[in-house]
Amino acid sequence: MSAAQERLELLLKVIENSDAVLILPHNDPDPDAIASAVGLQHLLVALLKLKAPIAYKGIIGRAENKALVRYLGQPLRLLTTPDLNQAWPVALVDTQPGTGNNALPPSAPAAIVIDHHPRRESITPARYSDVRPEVGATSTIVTEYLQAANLDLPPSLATALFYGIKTDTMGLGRGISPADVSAYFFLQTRVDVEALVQIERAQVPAEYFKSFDAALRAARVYNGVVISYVGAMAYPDLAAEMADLLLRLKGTRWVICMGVHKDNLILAVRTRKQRGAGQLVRDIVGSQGSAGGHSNMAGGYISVADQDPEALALHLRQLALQYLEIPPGTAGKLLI
Ligand SMILES: [Mn+2]
Repeated sequence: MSAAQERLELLLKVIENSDAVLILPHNDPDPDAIASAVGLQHLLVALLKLKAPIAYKGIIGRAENKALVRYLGQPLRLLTTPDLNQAWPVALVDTQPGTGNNALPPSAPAAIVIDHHPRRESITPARYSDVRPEVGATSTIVTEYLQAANLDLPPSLATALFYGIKTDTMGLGRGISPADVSAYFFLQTRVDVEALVQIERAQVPAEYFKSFDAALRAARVYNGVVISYVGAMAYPDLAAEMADLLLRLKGTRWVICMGVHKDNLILAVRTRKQRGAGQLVRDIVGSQGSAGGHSNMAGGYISVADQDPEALALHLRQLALQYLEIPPGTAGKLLI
């Protein structure tokens, strides 16, 4: 038996006596979280004939992500309070207990954890855990389970998993392992090309351009570092979308983009360096909020229910400059 088949057996064993499992991706799910959830659902329904609803907390905001779930036939629904009070096994995908970016209470036991973020010590260990920080996308890990089970992949699922790997690794351009390359090419021949083009070129709402304008006007450029505060955002993913854009500025090694959504200041950190994004955001957020991520893309949030978001953003900018050893007062505006 291959390693993947052994893993599949252990995973199935944990829930073989259940008739339903709740699949929970991270909050404000991205394509990798959405695709992993749908992939795990396909696996469990096909092999164990159980119910496996997918519920999420937050917002699917990015136009591409909305197009993806529309294409998949809206397989996710919003999480409700009864969902978490019910005594059914919970499977976390693309997140882990205690990271602050999923709805499972930190002390509650997860039945299954499948993730590729840095490993966290959890208060209550999951019954089955497959956490591989060296892998570029959770979609890669889920694809391995589907292959081990020898299941036919519907083109829509292959497309979602392919897009999950593509976005999390910037088209195999960052943080990848041999497993990602092999899953990517396995899926590529099964992709619904026309649908993928429609998803990637999804039209954006006017709010996108408002945030774009705000991000450019507020951007301060230091030596290799760009920091911007967008202000109020229509949806939380906008901070990350603007950070990705600003990282394209010539000579930029670091981008920190901040904005407010509802009661939270959202931070997105991007770097062209091999590592350090997760560490930077954890350092500046500290115990004020929640932060995490990968070596070159990371994020976090701090509640601004009882503080001025703009003052907090300025304070975080100072902390980031200190952390990166950039002397303050050396900023230039991006736009004049
Ligand atoms: Mn991911």
